[in-house]
Amino acid sequence: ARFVPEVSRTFNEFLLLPNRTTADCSPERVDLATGLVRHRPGEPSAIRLSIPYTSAIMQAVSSPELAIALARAGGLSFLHHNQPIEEQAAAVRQVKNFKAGFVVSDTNVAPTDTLRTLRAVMERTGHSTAAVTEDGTAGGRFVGLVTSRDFHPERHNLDSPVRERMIPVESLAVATADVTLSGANTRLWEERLDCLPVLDGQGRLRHLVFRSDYSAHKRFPKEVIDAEKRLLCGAGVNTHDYVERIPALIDAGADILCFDSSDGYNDWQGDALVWAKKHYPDTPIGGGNVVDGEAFTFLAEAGADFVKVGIGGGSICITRDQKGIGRGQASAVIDVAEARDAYREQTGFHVPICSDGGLLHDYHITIALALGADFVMMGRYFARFDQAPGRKIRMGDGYYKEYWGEGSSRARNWQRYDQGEDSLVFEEGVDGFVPYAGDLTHALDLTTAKIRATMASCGAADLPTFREVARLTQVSQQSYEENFASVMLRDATDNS
Ligand code: MZP
Repeated sequence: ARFVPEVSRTFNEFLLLPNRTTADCSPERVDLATGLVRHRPGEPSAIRLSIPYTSAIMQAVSSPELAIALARAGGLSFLHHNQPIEEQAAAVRQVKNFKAGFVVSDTNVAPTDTLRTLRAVMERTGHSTAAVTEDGTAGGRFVGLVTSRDFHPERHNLDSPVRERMIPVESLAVATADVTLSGANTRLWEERLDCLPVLDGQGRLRHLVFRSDYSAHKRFPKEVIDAEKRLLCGAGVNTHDYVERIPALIDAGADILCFDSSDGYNDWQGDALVWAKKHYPDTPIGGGNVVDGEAFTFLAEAGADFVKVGIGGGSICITRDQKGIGRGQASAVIDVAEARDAYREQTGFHVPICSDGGLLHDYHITIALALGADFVMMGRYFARFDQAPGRKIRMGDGYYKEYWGEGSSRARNWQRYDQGEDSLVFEEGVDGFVPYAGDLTHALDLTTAKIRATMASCGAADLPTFREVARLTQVSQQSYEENFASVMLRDATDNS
């Protein structure tokens, strides 16, 4: 046997040291945009996300509802392949056919209230809505609501406070705190929102046109607005039926695919990647999962447009316990990131890596990004929300959502695990519950706010800089315990 010299380490074992924060590096200026697929350094990636989160390729996670909510927030879901091809293709269509629509309005409303308003509108009318903020982030200064063109607040029986905050869509205006931008005044539209309104024959707004490099301006997540544009949607595929599944998903409109396997370092995935790139060169496709540089290079050379990292770290995973295979997630990311950088030096291509699984705290995401991940994939995190497919169940004093692994006998995703054809011989995942966490959008905003704050403390205004300048320290068990409060909490006292 050969021994890898380093101990397997995980996210709990690291903390970030603050760097000098310059005056222009405040949290609201931090840009979390990330390139998702193979590109030349300095050139844009064909697919970019405005927040570096993707949802896991799992039955209990990536439903069309979750995919829509996440894409609207600027992230991406990979719809799971543990279902017949036609059903997965229909799910992709559902996301792609979702229409984020047109301008309504609002003024002087705090972002949180805005989001509440949005939810009220969506719940009661089924209309799609999105907030427009000045910097394009959910925490940014609010300037308007976007909703379907045929949406009429009064007709939909909204509460009067909600109604009062909205200007009927027919007025075709976006009101801001200090100025009203109307379709007639295109100069103001341009100045304030950096976009051009396109009007129909009656002077009604048809859609907003953004410059092609709009996302570089850190404004709206581009997926959300530009009426003719559709939400981004990813889909998982496997090495068993990809010859039929891939064309069906591309036909349904999938923007990006990913081979989903618990261990992707094998001939089957290598061959499948070569086949996919030969037949569908225009559709980006990722591979994985891997835990070391050698395996990364194998998949990158086979044509993977990004590579997923992680074996055994998932919250529902018992692969390490069952098979003794895996690696601490932090060590895996460090090793694979080094191989990615070496591959970039040699070939001139940056192949992004995704840290998949085992992110138990929001700060773990930041650690993963600092260690070198271009973006992350999460299952447990997303399974907690309303939009995830698991049932919401009351237990004791709280609510929980169901969450089960793809290697559990409930999911029976034999295509993901190399245990032979058509069945799972033994389980590699468990079936359980996660604390219910309400609506995705709010929680995502909170998580994102923490990441921005940490990056600002580390003096990094974007992810590539963060990867470059982050300084990490390993923590002992004793110093890890200092992460937590060491007083009796008032809540506990109140309850006693
Ligand atoms: P987590 O975010 O819940 O910690 O982990 C999600 C990741 O765990 C998935 O993206 C996938 O890579 C992995 N996974 C899914 N099912 C299993 C299993 O049943 C698993 N073992 O390990």
